[in-house]
Amino acid sequence: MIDTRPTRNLALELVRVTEAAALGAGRFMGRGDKIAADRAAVNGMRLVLNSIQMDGVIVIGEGEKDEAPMLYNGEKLGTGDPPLVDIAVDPIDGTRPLALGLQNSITTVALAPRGTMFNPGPYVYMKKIAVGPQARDVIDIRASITDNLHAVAKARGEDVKDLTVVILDRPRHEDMIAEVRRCGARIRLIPDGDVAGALMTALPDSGIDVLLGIGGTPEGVLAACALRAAGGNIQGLLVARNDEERHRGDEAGIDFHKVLTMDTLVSSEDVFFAATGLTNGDLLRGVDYFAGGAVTDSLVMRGLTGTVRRITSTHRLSKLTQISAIE
Ligand code: VTB
Ligand code: MG
Ligand code: MG
Repeated sequence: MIDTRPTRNLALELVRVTEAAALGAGRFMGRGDKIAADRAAVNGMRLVLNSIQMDGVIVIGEGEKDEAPMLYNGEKLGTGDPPLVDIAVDPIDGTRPLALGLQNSITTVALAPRGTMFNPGPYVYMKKIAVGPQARDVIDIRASITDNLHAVAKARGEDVKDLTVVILDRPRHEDMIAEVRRCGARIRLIPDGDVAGALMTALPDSGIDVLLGIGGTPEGVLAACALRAAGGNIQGLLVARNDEERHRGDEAGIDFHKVLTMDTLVSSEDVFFAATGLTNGDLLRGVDYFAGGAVTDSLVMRGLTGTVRRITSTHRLSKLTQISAIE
């Protein structure tokens, strides 16, 4: 007989990881010190990740591109007991907005069975297209933006002018933005934070339908974990930063034309994802401190069941000696 009893949902433990990161790093809002903020987030994450019953290894430890204090790739975390898992973290996606007190900074983590997460190596940039459930089967990153937007609109039973596309505000996206404008779709330019941007495509009422553009590869893997649980889709292509990187990639046999599908980015449905807001944003509210405590706002998602939970927590910091030691 098949065992249909509910199984452990690691995402409910992961939310404590992002909450700890947020409680520590949230203190740095607007204080102009990105490195100190990232360090606080990393310390909070590591502390709680190590308390989880799992044998985890960091596959996505953001930090290289942004020169942030990292949870380094290959670092082992957890109690060392089964399950064997890959871990992806972005302790802060949006260190700049956090350091400047601007919107949409989040902390995020994902888990998947060992060996199922894409390891980007040194290739820190990825071209991405992400959409929600209604358009999951119609995107093709090799096709033009125009074709993709028409396909997405059709799948949603809408006109292209009804679509809102979120794009990182970067000079490298000038041509892409011009093409989206020619199509007549609406654009939401964001200064940072394409994990949240990608995830919003799959959340009802977010007002965002498509994410386009070149962002971080680590962020692409995290977004894939979240979109897998939310029923959306993402495709990517690795992008070399310069001729030298392209040349080295060619020599190492990297195919920059190979489409990174959802299955390549995370090949298992058994994924867990959590994110907590650092500053107020479209997806989540930021940390709100009060005398002796703080309130956090988080999203918790599980691939196997597709459950998306929103968790608002009140923390009694005066009782949390370890977390206060992080601050
Ligand atoms: C994006 C964005 C991140 O990196 O992934 C971006 O979502 C891409 O790199 O918040 P550049 O900033 O170099 O364009 C971040 O901005 C930082 O991790
Ligand atoms: Mg970061
Ligand atoms: Mg980031």
